Amino acid sequence: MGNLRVGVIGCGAIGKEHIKRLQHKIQGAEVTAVMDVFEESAKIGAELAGGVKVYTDAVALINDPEVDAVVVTTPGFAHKDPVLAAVKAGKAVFTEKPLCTTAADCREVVDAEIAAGKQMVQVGFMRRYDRGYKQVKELLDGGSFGKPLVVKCTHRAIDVADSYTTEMAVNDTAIHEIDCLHWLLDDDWAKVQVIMGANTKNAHEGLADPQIMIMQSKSGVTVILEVYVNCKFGYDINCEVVCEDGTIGLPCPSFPIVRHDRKISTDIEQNWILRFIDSYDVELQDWIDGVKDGKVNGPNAWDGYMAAVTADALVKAQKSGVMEEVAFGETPDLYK
Ligand code: NAD
Ligand code: ISE
Repeated sequence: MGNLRVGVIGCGAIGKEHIKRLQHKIQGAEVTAVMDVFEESAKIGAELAGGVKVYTDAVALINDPEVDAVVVTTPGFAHKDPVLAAVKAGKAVFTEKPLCTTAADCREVVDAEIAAGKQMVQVGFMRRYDRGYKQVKELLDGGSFGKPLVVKCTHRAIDVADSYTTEMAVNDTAIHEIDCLHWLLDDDWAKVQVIMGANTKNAHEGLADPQIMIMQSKSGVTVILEVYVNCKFGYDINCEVVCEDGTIGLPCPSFPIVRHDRKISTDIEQNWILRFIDSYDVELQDWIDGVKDGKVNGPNAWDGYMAAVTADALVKAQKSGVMEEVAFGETPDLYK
């Protein structure tokens, strides 16, 4: 089979990264068209792919006969329309996370797949492809640490754009832990709470930062997650699973620990592009391989829906301040 011809919708930060990796790193794929609401951005994306077709209309790109499959890298609030249009056109889609920003919107995608009778959507929850998280999962699944009891995480970033809202701390940022820890623990979320306290001077007007998110699974594992997106000192992702007979810490890759000038020190990663660079490569390769086999290998639309149901409960908890229930309903046959 020849290269899968991919159209990319949204040529911003991660869109440009994915265009480059699809064109230059991933086997069996080529970018044939790109789209952005801003023609200038689309032209930059097209240049990165070596000069491919430029669109400013998503449906026109999806219907292009030289586009076999679609990558959606618009902001989260603009995922639903192109994802649904691609599913309805019978084309496989990789969409960046979140699948959509509400559970109701995600459910429309799930229902479109059920109507089509097949899974077509993979969601960009790339932490499932991260070597470190996979190692933690292997140790947990091995059983010698006993059952997991508590997970302590930080999701810290240097800063965020002025358009970033308090709700996005849930559906743009914590959404990674919502999905990844559900996969890591092989457990579903039961209830969630958000605690807001002292706010950093570094946050823009109206943004609650940091936020402490608590998620408890059906089996009672409690996750304590600090989301702090204006921490200034680095992109700092940590995770420690406390089990009955020991703890498992997520390895923090890349930098040597040095002893110099009477100090012990190491570096912290700068941003998600570098921290998860390998995970994005493996993720997109797996997506391409799956599409060629007519399957969704990675996180699917139901995973995206479950994450959004949890995110909706966390957004409710941001306002209520109390524990909120999480309820998913019956898993449709297509995803069992
Ligand atoms: P961005 O703002 O840098 O880029 C978004 C691009 O989409 C812009 O070029 C914008 O002009 C374009 N756009 C906006 N509305 C559009 C529409 N309706 N149709 C077509 N194009 C449109 O954002 P980003 O940081 O690249 O994030 C994009 C998506 O990727 C978000 O969903 C975000 O959560 C996700 N993301 C994921 C990761 C990860 O680690 N997996 C990292 C960064 C971003
Ligand atoms: C960004 O959109 C990402 O997905 C990054 O992985 C995440 O760490 C960051 O918080 C988000 O804003």
